Amino acid sequence: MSDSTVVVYAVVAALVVIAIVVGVVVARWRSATRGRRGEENVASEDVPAKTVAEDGPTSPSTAPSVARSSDRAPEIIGSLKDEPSGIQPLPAPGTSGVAAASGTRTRESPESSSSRWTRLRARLSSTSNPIGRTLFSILTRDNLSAQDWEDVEDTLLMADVGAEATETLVEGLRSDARVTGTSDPGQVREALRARLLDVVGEGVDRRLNAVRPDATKPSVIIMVGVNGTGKTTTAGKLARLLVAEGKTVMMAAADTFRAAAADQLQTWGAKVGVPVVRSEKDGADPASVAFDAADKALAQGSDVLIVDTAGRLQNKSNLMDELGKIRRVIEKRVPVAEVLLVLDATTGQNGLTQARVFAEAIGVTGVVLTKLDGSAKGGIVVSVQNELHVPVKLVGLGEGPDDLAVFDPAGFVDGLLS
Ligand SMILES: Nc1nc2c(ncn2[C@@H]2O[C@H](COP(=O)(O)OP(=O)(O)O)[C@@H](O)[C@H]2O)c(=O)[nH]1
Ligand SMILES: [Mg+2]
Repeated sequence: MSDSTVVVYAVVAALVVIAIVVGVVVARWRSATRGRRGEENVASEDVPAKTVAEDGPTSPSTAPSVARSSDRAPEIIGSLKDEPSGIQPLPAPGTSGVAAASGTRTRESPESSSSRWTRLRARLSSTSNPIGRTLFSILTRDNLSAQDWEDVEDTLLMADVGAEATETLVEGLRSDARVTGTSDPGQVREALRARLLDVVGEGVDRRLNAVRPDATKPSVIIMVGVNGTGKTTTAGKLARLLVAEGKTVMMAAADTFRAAAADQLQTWGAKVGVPVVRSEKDGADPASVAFDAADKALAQGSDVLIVDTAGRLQNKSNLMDELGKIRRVIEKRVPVAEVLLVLDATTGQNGLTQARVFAEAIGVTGVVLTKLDGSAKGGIVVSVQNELHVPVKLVGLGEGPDDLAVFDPAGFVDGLLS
C-alpha cells in the first residue's frame, strides 16, 4: 500500500468517527430539548389563574360594585367534571391539602332524602332531649294539679317553645278530655301529639324553592347566620341532598374572611362532585365571588347555586351592607330563590335575637336548625317560626355528611315523644 493510500484511509476513518460523534451529540440535544418543552407544557396546563383571568374579572360596566382591580378573579376549582385543562386546580397558597386530596378523590353517593328522616329521628329522643318524656310523664298523672300544669308550662318554656306557643299548648291540653279526663297513656299520647303537631305546623309547605316545579335556573340559595352555627357544613350537606335528588349544583365561597372557610367548602364539594367558585385571596370582595359564581352557574346550566357567606355580626348596618351587596350583584344575573338562615338549636333565645337581625338585614325565606341532635331545646322550631313567620325547612341532626334532612313535623314530634 502506497503512502498516499494510507493517508486517504486515515482521513476517511477520521471522518466516520467525527460523523458518529456529531450524530450522538445532536440526538442527545434533541431529546433534551423535547423533555424541556414537555415540562413547559405541563406547567402551563397547571396554571389556572391565566386562563380564568381571561374570562375576566367583573366588568365595571355591568357591575361597578364588584369590580376591584386588587381582587384576583374567582375561579372554579374542585369540580370532578371534565373541565378544560386551563381551569384544573392548582394548590392555592395554604390550600395544598385540599388540592392534593382532589387528585385522588373518589366521588361519594349521598343518601337519598327519603331514607334520612327515619334514621335521624332517633337522635331527637336521646337523653339530651327530655321534653317529650317529661311532658308525657306529667300528663299521665291522675287528677292533674295546678302544680302539674305549672310543670308542663315550665317544661315547654325550658325547651324554648316560646311564651305564646306555650300558652296555646297548655290551654289546648287543659281543655282536652283525653288529658284531663283520663290517665290512659295511649289517649294522653294522642292528645299531646296532636297539639304539638298543631303548634309545629303540620300543613306548612316546607319545600325548598329550588325544588319547586317553577324553580328558576339556577336557583340561588344564600346561606346566612352567625359564625359557628353550621353554614358551611350545611351548604355542603345541602349540596349532597340536592345531588341525591338529581340536581346539578355549584357552590360559591363568599365567606372570603378566612381561606379556611373556602377550603372547607371545597372539601365538601370535592366529595360529591360539586364545583366551588372561590377567590384565593383572603379578604377579597365576597360580592365579587358571588357575582362570578352566578355567571358561571348560568353558563354551565346548573340547577342550583349555593352561596356560603361569612357570619360576622359586628353591627347590623355592616351586615346589611355586606349581605345586601351580595344579593344585589347576584340579582344582576339571576333572582335569588332562597335565603336560608342557619341557627344553632343549642343557643336558644340567643338564636332568636340573631334571627331577627338577619331577617331585617336580608330577608329570610327558610330556617335551617342545626345541632338538634345535641339539644334539649327542640322547641326552638316552634318559636323561630312564630318569630319570623317563615318555616323551618331543614334540620341538622349530626356532623355526618348525610345528617341533614328536610324537616318533617310528624317525624319531629314522634321523635320527641318516643
Ligand atoms: N352535632 C352537630 N354539629 C354540627 C351540625 N351542623 C354543623 N355542626 C358543627 O358545627 C361546627 C361549625 O360549623 P361550620 O359549618 O363551620 O359553621 P359556620 O361558621 O356557620 O360556617 C362544625 O364543627 C360542624 O361540624 C349538626 O347538625 N349537628
Ligand atoms: Mg363557614
